[in-house]
Amino acid sequence: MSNPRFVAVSNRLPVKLTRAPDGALISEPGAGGLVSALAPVLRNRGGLWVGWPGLERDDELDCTLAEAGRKAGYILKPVDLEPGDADLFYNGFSNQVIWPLFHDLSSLCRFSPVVWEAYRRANRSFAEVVAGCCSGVDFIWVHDYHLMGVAEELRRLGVTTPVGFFLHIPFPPLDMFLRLPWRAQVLRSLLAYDLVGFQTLRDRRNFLYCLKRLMPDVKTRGAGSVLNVSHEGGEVRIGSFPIGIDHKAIDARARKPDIKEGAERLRESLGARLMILGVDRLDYTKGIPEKLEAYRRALEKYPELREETVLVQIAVPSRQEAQGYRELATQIEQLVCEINEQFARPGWEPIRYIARNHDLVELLQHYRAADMALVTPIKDGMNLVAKEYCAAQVDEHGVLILSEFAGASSQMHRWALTVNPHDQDGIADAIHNAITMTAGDRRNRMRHLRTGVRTYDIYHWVDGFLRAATQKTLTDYPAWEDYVPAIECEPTLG
Ligand code: ADQ
Repeated sequence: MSNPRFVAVSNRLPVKLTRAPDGALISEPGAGGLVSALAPVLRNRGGLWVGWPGLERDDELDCTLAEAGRKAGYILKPVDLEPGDADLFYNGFSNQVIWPLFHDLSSLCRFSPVVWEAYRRANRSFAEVVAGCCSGVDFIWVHDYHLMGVAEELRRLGVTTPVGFFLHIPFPPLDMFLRLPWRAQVLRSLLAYDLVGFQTLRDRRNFLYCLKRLMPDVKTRGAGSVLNVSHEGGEVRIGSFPIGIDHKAIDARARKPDIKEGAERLRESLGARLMILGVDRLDYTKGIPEKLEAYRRALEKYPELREETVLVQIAVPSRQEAQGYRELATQIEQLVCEINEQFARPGWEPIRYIARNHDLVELLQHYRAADMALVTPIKDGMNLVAKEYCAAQVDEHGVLILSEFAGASSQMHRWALTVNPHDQDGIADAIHNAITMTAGDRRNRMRHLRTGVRTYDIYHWVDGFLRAATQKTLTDYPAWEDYVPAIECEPTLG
């Protein structure tokens, strides 16, 4: 493999490492939003990915990663973290402070200086590994909330290579962000990047308000999707880059006979009833209990949906070691039992709940089979499921019901049925609306959604981000509508 010119940095390496019964280390390609998004890009460009492997480093790990990297098509470079720090940094600060706070759930935050210190140490460790392998590299691209401090540490180590940062999750509004005890440090560390990208204009606007309030010396220039911010003699570009998916690959795979046949079998197994689909990581931000309650409401409000619809909810377990996630799993299972007991009739149960990882074939079979997708996160940076569903709807018959608090709604709101995930009646009405809509209206909506997902795909996202990083004069790039709802617009930004 030739010397990489591009370094991607994320909390976890894009591989899942497990031990076989005989103790041997096994690697499989990882799952999740970030991996789905970046793997095709690194494969096409060639490159190096720096991340935490989730295990202590030894010769066997290095060999396994070298082999996994050969298969993946890019080099995998592990970061060593002290065992205690790994927990405090990942479970502690990243997932029990930043994750809930940035999803507007501050009551779930467990603020503590111990986890903040571990976060800083871990970001330093990542920066040291990157600094050790970035000679000849043109660009370093750091991903997500676990690593907001990497550029600041790289600069301390004397690295001058341009560094970009993309936040995959939302950036919270000012009154939420102010609760963070280390708010000034976090903002300052983000200003050490050359380019900071957000999913939506709403997130970028929130960030700019926080800067304005907490760092009054910062000056903002420009208009459009990429702005310039000057601070202490330095200049940072701040943009909104809604992430896309590999539409071409999903569309092509979804057309294959095994997917079509699998989808047909699935529909038969539901007794040819209308299929409502939910696909989510098992996380409290995804709004699964709220969705189940809304479906219960739909069955109460529209009795004709009974025996005629089935909600298939797929949930992939995640962060099982973190507090609260096991309780969430139990809560969901109880709710499913309760609703099924309330409505079941001989030969029909309203909810089919499947809590496990699905491979791409199974996922696509579900996407193709579903008459509608119910994507109702409480808050979400983007939500790739909404886009994957449309890409797999090669027959254009399905309807997307989408939370207005998913970043995806900033692009898809016009052709999806948008809902407030807390509004059970609203979701019940949207389900009913999707079922009673004419076939022509359904096809028209899905066709527009598919055109957007196809045009503004993952390659468009990467190109847009990298062009904004390299062309300092670029202020705009073609975007699928990315809007801040009028109700939220503030009169001036200054
Ligand atoms: P996530 O929070 O992981 O990503 P999302 O965008 O929905 O959320 O991506 C989930 C991915 O996992 C999808 O590609 C989906 O296909 C896959 N998945 C879900 N359930 C599955 C199952 N049961 N089996 C197998 N795969 C499953 C973060 C942010 C998001 C943002 C992405 C990308 O939280 O808001 O969209 O990064 O930027």
